[in-house]
Amino acid sequence: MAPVSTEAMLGRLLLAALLAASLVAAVDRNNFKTCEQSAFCRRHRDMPEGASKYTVRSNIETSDTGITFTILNTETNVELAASFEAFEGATGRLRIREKAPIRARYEVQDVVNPHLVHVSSTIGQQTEDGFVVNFGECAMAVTYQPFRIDFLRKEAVVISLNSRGLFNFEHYRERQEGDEEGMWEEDFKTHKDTKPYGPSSLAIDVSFPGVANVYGIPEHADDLSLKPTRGSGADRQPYRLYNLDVFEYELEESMALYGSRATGIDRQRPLLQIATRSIPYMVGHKAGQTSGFLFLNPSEMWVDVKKTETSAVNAFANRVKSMFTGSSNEEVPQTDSHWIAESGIMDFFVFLGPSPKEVFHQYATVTGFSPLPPLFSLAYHQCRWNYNDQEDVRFVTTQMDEHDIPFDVIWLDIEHTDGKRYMTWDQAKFPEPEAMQKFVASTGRRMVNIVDPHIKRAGGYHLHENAQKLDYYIKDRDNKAYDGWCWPGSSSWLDFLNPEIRSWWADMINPEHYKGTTLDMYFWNDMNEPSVFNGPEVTMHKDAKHFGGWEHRDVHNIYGMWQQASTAEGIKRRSGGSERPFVLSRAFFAGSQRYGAIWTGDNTAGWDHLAASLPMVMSIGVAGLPFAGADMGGFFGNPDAELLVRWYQAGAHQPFMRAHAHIDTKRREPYLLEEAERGFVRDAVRSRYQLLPYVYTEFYLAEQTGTPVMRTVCDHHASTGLDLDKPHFYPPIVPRPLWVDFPADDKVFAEQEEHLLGSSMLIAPVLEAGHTTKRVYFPANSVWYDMQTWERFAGGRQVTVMAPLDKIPVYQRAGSIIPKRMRVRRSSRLMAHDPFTLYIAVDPATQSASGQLYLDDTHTFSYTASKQFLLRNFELRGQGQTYTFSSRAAPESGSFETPAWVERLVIVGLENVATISEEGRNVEFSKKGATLVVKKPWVNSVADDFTLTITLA
Ligand code: NBV
Repeated sequence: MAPVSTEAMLGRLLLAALLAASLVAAVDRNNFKTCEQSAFCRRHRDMPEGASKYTVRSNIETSDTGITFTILNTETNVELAASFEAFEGATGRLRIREKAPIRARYEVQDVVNPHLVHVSSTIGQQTEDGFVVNFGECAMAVTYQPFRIDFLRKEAVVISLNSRGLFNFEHYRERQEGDEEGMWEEDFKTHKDTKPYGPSSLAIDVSFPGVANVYGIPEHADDLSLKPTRGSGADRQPYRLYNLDVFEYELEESMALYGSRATGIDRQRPLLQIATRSIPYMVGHKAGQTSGFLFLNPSEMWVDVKKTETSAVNAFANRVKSMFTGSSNEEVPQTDSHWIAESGIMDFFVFLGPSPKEVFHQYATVTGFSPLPPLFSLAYHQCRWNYNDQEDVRFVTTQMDEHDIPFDVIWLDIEHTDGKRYMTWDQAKFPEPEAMQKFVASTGRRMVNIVDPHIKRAGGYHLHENAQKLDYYIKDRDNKAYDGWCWPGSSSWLDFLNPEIRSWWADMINPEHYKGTTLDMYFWNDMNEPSVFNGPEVTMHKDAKHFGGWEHRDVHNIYGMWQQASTAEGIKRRSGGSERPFVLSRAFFAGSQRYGAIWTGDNTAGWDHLAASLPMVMSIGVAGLPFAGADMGGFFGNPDAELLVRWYQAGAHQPFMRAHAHIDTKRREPYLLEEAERGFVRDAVRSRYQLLPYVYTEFYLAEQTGTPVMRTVCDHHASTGLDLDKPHFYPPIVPRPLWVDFPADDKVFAEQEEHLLGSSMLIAPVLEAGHTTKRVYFPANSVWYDMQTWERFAGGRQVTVMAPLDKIPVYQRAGSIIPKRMRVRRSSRLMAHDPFTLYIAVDPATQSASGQLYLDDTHTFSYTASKQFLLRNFELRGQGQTYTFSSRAAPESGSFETPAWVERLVIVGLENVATISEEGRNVEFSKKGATLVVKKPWVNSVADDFTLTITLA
């Protein structure tokens, strides 16, 4: 083993001591705060319902962009300025700030799309009780006393603010008599938070009338449909949104219930709802109405969830409703949430849908769509902490080839560096890094290096010397460069909040500075919460100072996103803007979807963690981040062969597919498995490679539905040119919850043991040890085909299917066409010219099927810069005994030279076919089980149009 420096050794010891318990068992909860241990959370959570002391002054003003009014704290007489803007797409933004703060408050920069299109918001009814602002078919009703705000769509209350009277805005002030403990300084373990500006926190209750299921606020190792933390017997910690490095995150004991259908089970055990990264966004859903609430604020946040069987605030909701119609209705049940943030302003967005897809679209319109990643990044990634040296990289690559297991990327973790100096190499282990990358590239593959945000404070280290000279480090409370412990020992952190530093960092990615890298090297930003081994809760002190004078407290949850953003920018820049970036980040915030992929962090090799990966990745997807996945095999511990096989089967159907393992685990590259299991893993990986055309197409559509500047208005679908019923409407790729596509089937509202991949596939992986069957629920009003046997399943039923270890229960939706590449090679790059097989699953009710294929050079921006891409529309339509299949260029298609062609059609759901012809010439076909196989239907390029006529006997 290579010698370890004293500093690095100390770092490891310190971390081991801090988190000793966590390495052997579950996370040590004592290292992390409860709400009671956090003064601002305690203050608000203790507030009784109805205690809010605010009223509205009727000084309403209107302008071109919206409406302003004043909210008054009736106890302190402090005034708050409220401003409301309405945007296309049933979207409202309400900002509440101090009118005359003694110190500026942080407002998020560069997350909100600057091109949002305002719609007019007009004052409607105005009475002595309040006023109504109309926008499209939506409205905001403001009630003065007690102060509350209701958002309505078509006269029904969708989201209510302060209906439980918990609104509270702590204005900046001087110290005063009677100030509570923890307002001006606070200790946690050995750490002091000096709080020089005193209390500054914010709280609001947000209710979703009529809604029993809410989702989002990732990331928590928890259920998809968020469990209550208070009320109806629930007594748990609130969900916490504070980016932390939580080793081996904890699941609940009752997670074993993944074995049973996991809905509606009340888990009492108090649990720290620790987030490892944070998106302060919640989605409420019921049949007929989906809505979203975003609290755009990156300070620490806590969120309580309370569910009631009958709406406690009906009377009020009804009063508001009667302001419109004079009538009222009973809404049952209701979900209430209580949001508590430490600093900043109240910047709320409401998305009023009404459908799930519209809410996804509305959220992405505000915070950004996920750009098309390079194709290789959607393939299989082979990672480990660590591949020891360049020989090891070569060995793994050749072993994978020898065992015929495709992969696209091999990763290097922190041990490849010279003493954890990122952007350097350990010369002994990697003397020829460029030659190594060239070898990997010669097999059609790329590499990824880890680049963390902590910089070793060492003389002679280029990043440190430059950062110090340029004054680029975050400062501590005494205005000195913040100095903490991380992997390299004594470290400082670059202040990614500063755009100048982001730009500098982007330049550092260039091989001119990052010696030994080639353009086939991509990057991974870990530890960017940021993780500080000797900091409070293993992160940075809140009184540390950033660019612009902001405290770390104000910006904590957004820090990591800016590292990922500038790394992505660097990848673009080093190619002169031609290459698409790929960066994996551990920390994320609202908007991170614009910069790359994320993974669910340090999970464990256990069945419960495999099961948890589904709701976790789906929750992240609900919060607008489609490119997500979990470490296959589990990071900590050693999976047995069965678990590894099942994990690959699940992972092959999540957007980001990476195998990764802790340094102390046994080697587990798939070729090390016994022959049978190796074959099953190979099959799972191969099935991902076959599906790449479909997955890539879905990502393309995900990006495209967001441009140009997104247009959906609640009632103006026709004018937008977007067909909201189109199966591919955003979000196409998220391993998305079934309720997104089946919003009226309440049996799927809490479903988390299966998911959709795009609209055309239902994935139901086996998640339990020893199981050879799987219960699969097929959503109502749909028909599905097993993608191996082509057995047909009608929707609205739960079926127990056979699922021995070689079986992945995946289903194609009737009515869809899925493009695949069946000739799997060593890497996706080597498959670029291969032909396609189209799987056509006929919908018996409509006698039709449709699908799309997107194709480009896989890695550059030429698809946007010069329209070099193909978008093909496939369509099967039947009338009586005759069906027509057509392959046509989509109207928006560009052009792209490719030798690839369509080598086969596999049709399922058509009986008794007599003839198939193409322009009068008969085309050969054969029956294979339940399918009909048409070979070489069109040997010319996939870019050419063709039509087949199918006649039934
Ligand atoms: O860089 C080492 C690991 C990495 O492998 C893992 O994926 C990250 O989540 N890293 C965390 C730091 C330490 C983990 C114990």
